[in-house]
Amino acid sequence: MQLKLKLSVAAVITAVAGMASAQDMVVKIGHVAPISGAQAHYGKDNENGVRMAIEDLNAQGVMIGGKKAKFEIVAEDDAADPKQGTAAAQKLCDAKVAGVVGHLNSGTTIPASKVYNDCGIPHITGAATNPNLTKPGYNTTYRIIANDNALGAGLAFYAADALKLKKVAIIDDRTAYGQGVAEVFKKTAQSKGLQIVDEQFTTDKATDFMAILTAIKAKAPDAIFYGGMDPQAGPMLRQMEQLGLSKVKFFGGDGICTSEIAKLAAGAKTLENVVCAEGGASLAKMPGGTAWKKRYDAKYPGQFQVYSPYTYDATFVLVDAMKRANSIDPKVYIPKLKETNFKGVTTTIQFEPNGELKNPAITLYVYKDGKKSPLN
Ligand code: ABU
Repeated sequence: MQLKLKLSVAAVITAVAGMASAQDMVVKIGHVAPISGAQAHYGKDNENGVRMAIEDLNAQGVMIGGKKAKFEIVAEDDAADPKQGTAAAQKLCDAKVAGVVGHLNSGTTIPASKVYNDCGIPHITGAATNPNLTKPGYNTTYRIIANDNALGAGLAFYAADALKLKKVAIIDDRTAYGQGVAEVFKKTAQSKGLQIVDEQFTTDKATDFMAILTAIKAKAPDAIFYGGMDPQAGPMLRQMEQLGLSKVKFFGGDGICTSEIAKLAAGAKTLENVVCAEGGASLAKMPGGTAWKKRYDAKYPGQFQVYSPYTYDATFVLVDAMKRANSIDPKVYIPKLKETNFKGVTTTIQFEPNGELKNPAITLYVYKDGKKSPLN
């Protein structure tokens, strides 16, 4: 009799446990960035932002369609390579993730955006800034930072109006981002009367810039604008110092505006000549920036670079749309994504019809004693 009772209690417990798990549903969120190679530090920071958001969402206990959502990251590495970027995007489509945060590079995000559009999965980038990303008008593509039209122009205005510079040389790494932001800077600088005294090109794999910097030195510019990322900008600053270009200002977009550039410049005094622009408010001026950064640093000490607050918000924005649609089916929740009005860590996020962030801020930074410091 006692044995019978024990068995039936066990059966009830098993059934209830079974019911509870049937009520849960796994919601897969994709993330893509370079996790290997010279840009891995940016990618790791971005992925950390998504992981932190997923932990917070799971702790909140989000209900969607009457089920408790258990969010899981599906993390892919595209190594900042356009071909690997589209392969990673296809993998996430095949894995039927509910949405994607990424990618990091404009050169990977632009081709990947077509893959996501073809499979009907929305993606939000918190890092890729080339304006061409939103030109096709896919309802699956979103960006939650300012684009290079704002960054390149903001830097050119600062060079002309605040610093009263006259002569600028331009270098870019021939990537979608580097070339694009350099073009915007050049056009705006010229419209402000600055003279472009030289234009040189490199790649996102190069480390020796002595030849192009020597050519630039002969033109005696007040500043160099660099369109590219910190694995090149750091050594470039060191080589500028070696060539005696120690008074020349060094401008660049968000790609050089990292914590890592201070390490890569390896003590070069030219780090103090850097003026870089980021597409958002400074952490201190973001609605939740200071408290969020404290939590991030506790979880991921020494890993903060630039974009993790944006990838954190991007994850929440996807989930916010799913909650409002009461569905994790992209077909059902994409219309709600377009109507986003979400108070994030970085700002209140709303989208233009083409998927660009409404009213994006930009912030200029300099480096003082090796630390990035906002100018505005
Ligand atoms: N926004 C700079 C780094 C990423 C990119 O747009 O390529």
